[in-house]
Order: sequence, then C-alpha cells, then structure tokens
Amino acid sequence: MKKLNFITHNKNKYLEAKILAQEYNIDINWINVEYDEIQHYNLDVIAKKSCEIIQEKKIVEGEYFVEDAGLFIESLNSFPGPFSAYCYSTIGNQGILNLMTNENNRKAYFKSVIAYTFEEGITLFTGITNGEITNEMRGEKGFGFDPIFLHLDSDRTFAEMSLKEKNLYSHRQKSLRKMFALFSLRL
Ligand code: ITT
Repeated sequence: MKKLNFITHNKNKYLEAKILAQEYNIDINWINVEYDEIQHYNLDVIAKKSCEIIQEKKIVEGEYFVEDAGLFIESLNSFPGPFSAYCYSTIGNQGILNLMTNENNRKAYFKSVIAYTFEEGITLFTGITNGEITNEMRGEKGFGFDPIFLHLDSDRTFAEMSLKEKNLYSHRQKSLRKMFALFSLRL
C-alpha cells in the first residue's frame, strides 16, 4: 500500500484524508511537526511556501503534503479567507454570526489547497465547495466553521454530517481526490 505523508497540526484534517485515502488503497501517515506558516492573502502561496520552509529546514525527509483551507464569505468581502485560523481562534463561530446579523446574503465557500512536494518540485491541488452561513450553529461533529456552514444539496451543516458524509461534499475531499487520482496512476 502506498503511504503519503500529511504534515498538519489538525487531527480532523488528517482523519478526513485517512478515511478517503482508503478508497484509493493509499495510507496517510500523520506528521505533526512545528513549522512557520506565512500570512498571505492567497492560499496557494501559503501552502507552497509552507512546503518550501519544511524543505529548506529539512523538517521532514522525502515526499509530503500540506493543506491550507479557508472560509470565504461573500458579504464580508471574502473574510476570513486565508485568516480563517486566526478568526476562528479569536471571534469564533459566534463572532462570524454576529458580524452577519440582519445580512440576507449568506453565500460562502470553503477552499482547500494541497501542496505536494515531489523531488522535482511542488504541485498544487485545489477544491472549492459552495454553501451558505447559517443563522445559528448547528451540529456537534466536525471542527472549525463546520457548525455554521450549510451545504445546500443536503440542507445540513458539515457539523451535522458524519466524517464519511462530509467527505462526499467537502472542499478538502475535492483537492484530496485530485491528488489521490494522480498517485493511483503512479503506483
Ligand atoms: P494546519 O496545521 O494544517 O495548517 P489548521 O487547523 O491551522 O491546520 P488551516 O490553516 O488549513 O488549518 O485552516 C484554517 C482554519 O479554517 C482552521 O483552523 C479551521 O478553523 C477552519 N477550517 C479549515 N478547514 C475546515 C473545515 O473543513 N471545516 C471547518 N472549518 C475549517
């Protein structure tokens, strides 16, 4: 079975990847190490730079990937976007809901960017899922902004879905599937 190294501090992201990888007969090896993540308005740049920093400082040998994700809310001019981690740890879900009181435009999307480091260079895989911000938090599963992100096709928030269900719709499964498809060809 092919093994891919996923560098992340976030156990939930690792679990989402691990369960999905089974469909491709791929195993995910979780590596939870410290590295400096830059601030930038573009997720692609952040993900690529993270790979380069890990490479330069020789934090991990061989091939690996990182993933950067963010929630982009239309009526807030795409906030929090690349600043999602900071936003979540400061104002959190209730803070977002407060910012959107009386706002009719609830459109939002999640974006996921994977940066994979091969010997030859870095390749990016992207996934986007559209939805809406709810009026209140719903559901106890998942992590981060899952309780306020409504997936329109299912009429449920990501926090009301099991891990397997979220993997049918999420931004992350889209970027992961692109990467796994490539590796299935390479096996
Ligand atoms: P890394 O170590 O992989 O960077 P992280 O938790 O900092 O882990 P990101 O920078 O990719 O992850 O994500 C920024 C924040 O966006 C994250 O802390 C969550 O609050 C939120 N987020 C990302 N993906 C999410 C998802 O699938 N569902 C809900 N919230 C998510």
